[in-house]
Amino acid sequence: MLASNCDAESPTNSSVGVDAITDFKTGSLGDVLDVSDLLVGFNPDTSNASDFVRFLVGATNTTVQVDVNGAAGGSDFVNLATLAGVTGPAVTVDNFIASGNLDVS
Ligand SMILES: [Ca+2]
Ligand SMILES: [Ca+2]
Repeated sequence: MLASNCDAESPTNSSVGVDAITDFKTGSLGDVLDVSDLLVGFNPDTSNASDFVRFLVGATNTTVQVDVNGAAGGSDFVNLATLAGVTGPAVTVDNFIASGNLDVS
């Protein structure tokens, strides 16, 4: 529940502070970034997760962005969290969902 403190805040307010997560562990036994409570209208059967969550992979960290209503209303991603030390070509939304590190539904 690393992102649990985000849930009480307005996800549409871009001035909400960005969580800096320094100990996020990837992989099947790692940590879980749960954004399911933030997303509006996400259907795991028909929605494209990349319309709702985007990773900006940098040299030393990855910034997680969310568009709470996905493709609806156009693209409007806001920063949610920064995962320090998480980087590389395997850091993708699809990979994180597959490994259980990202919970969207
Ligand atoms: Ca949108
Ligand atoms: Ca869930």
